[in-house]
Amino acid sequence: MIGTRLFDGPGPFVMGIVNATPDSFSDGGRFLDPGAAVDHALRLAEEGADAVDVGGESTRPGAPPVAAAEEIRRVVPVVERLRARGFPLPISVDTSKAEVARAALAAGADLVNDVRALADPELARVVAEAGAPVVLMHMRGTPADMAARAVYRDVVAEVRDELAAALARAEAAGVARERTILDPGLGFAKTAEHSLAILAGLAALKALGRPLLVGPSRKSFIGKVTGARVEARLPGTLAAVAVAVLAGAAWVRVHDVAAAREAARVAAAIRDAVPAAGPR
Ligand code: HH2
Repeated sequence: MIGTRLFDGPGPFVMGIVNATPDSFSDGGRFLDPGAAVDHALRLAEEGADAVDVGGESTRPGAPPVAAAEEIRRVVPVVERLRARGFPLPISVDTSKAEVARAALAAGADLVNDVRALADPELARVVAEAGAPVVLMHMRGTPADMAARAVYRDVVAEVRDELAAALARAEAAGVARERTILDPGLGFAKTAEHSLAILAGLAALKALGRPLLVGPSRKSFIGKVTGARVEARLPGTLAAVAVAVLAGAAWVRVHDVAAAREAARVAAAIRDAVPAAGPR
């Protein structure tokens, strides 16, 4: 079970991504086979991940929806096999579907990562009944239409207010506030400029009083700045990880765990350093 340390501690904690999908934007098809996904999760644990996030549906812009039965077929065997091998880390299931969450939790998953922040009342019920921790991520619309909804006057304030509403909705559905983690959803219903502005203003989201998770890994806002292709965005990802941790993010969600863990630890050491009195 996910420990209180992972909620109350300052972090930084690293969530390693395991995409059991044919079409994820950066690693689609590599871990669709459950054996390959399990091996990848074990590798991420060796690299120092604090949790792994197993997903069976790509949320890249315009991704086609996946039926619940297919998503269960992709995700549940991975969770089952990891638990059968005594996998030591919390396992998160990256889903917006109640049936998938229910099946994954029954198979041994510990928390739910929902890019739609429990917009589906049935999923909220599943999470509340299980007493499972949940990541509430900010998005508008769905991956199919989110790009058209990336219209903000003040992106940081609006994301903060919409996350506050998501938190209130979760609590109304019976999800304990203490079991929530909030995520501004970089790249979801956001242009590159919006994602950069969120990182610049991330500290303002700490006012919501819950741990923050940030997922910059390999995303297009990084490519927009550096021109790097998806597979060459690690340096840009590490810059974003460092900025997020410095601004107070407790969690980062990444593909490249070993490198991100080092970047996050250095950023946290800087965050926590007490400046020595310099020469006058
Ligand atoms: N980003 C992606 C998927 N899930 N969950 C949270 N909480 N935060 C994020 O930023 C986030 C997320 C997209 O990345 P990835 O899983 O690599 O790609 P895909 O959705 O194409 O599988």
